[in-house]
Amino acid sequence: MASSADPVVNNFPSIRATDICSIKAVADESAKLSAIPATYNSLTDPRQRQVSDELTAQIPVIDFSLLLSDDPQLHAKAVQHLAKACEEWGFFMVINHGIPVSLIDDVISLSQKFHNLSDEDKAEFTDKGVSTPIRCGTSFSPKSEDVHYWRDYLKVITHPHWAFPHKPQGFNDEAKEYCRETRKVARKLLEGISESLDLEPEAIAKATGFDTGHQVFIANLYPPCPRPELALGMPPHSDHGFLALLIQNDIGGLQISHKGNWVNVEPLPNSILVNTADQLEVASNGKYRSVLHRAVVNKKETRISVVTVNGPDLEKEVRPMPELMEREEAVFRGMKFKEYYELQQKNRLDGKTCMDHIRTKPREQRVLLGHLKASCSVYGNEPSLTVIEKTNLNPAAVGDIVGTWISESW
Ligand SMILES: O=C(O)CCC(=O)C(=O)O
Repeated sequence: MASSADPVVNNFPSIRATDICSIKAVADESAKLSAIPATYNSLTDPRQRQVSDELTAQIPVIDFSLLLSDDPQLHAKAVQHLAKACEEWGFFMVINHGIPVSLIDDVISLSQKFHNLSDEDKAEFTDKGVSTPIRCGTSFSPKSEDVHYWRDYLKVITHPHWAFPHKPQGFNDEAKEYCRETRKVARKLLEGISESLDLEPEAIAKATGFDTGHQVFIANLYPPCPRPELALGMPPHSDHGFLALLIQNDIGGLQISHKGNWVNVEPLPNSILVNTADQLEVASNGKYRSVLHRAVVNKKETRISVVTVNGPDLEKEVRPMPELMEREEAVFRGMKFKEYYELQQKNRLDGKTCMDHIRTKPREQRVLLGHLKASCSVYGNEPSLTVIEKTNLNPAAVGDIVGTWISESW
């Protein structure tokens, strides 16, 4: 295990993400070195590197064309699959989504071209704060982090108002088309998810103002890293919003957390990777938990991922759907989405801690966490069922804590 005392880490001059424009430039310059700055050493515990490869093949696949089917039986089956995927994984690959492969390829290659522009050319887009529509930067939130991440980003708020970099040529037009298409896919998935909760298909979209909702386009670049076993591209986190749709170049790196294990995602050809996000967890009252995920890096190749995060209207307060409250107790309080989004973006990315601001039972959960830690003396132990049964907490909320705690401990 390498620590900050490791000479391979320490012989690199200390670098803070606040002082650089991009980690790509650092990686380009240091390509022949075998070190990383100690400030990027985030995988300090070897257990954090363990991955359960046998689970990769079990990641659910959703055939989007069946969800759109006029045949009620096929549609119902697709809704059932969606429910299972959301409940058990919070993650699925969507096939037959109808977005042209050429558009996907163009968006990925133009995203890479954007990151390849010189620092001077990108200077006008430098991140000036969460409310700025176009933000370009490195790591996640450099000012609030102790440890940084091997990643450069471009983040653009693309809905309800369109804004986009005017370079490289063609990026604006292709991204506009792609964002429109992904919003359509996200809307249909949300309708299916609504149905799967025994709600009207339009219920969640209407209650949360999806049609005037917030969409963010994120183009991530992860340059080759000389010590991929020490650095992360992105730390474990969940996303704001309802559904995040991800495409990538041919280089893997996304890992999702499933029952306390890290699982490598290997996308089916032409699929879109979808993860459920925090406001879906809130609207479903904890039934569909937002999935913890992270990005790992590699030694040889540059990875590009493009994410669109599709969420509610910024001005809407998001709370558990009222129809569900007729039969359940609320596990989240309402919060204006704008407030949540700003909280998540301004702070250090730290698992699902942002959701603690809206849980209705933070105190009981902290007590429960104490019990769980005590009952799991060996890594990987299932938490004691007795402990869970003795508490009156919503099982989804319990699962969330367990999942977060186990993946953090690993
Ligand atoms: O690049 C990836 O695989 C993950 C990206 C991600 O989680 C994000 O942009 O929020």
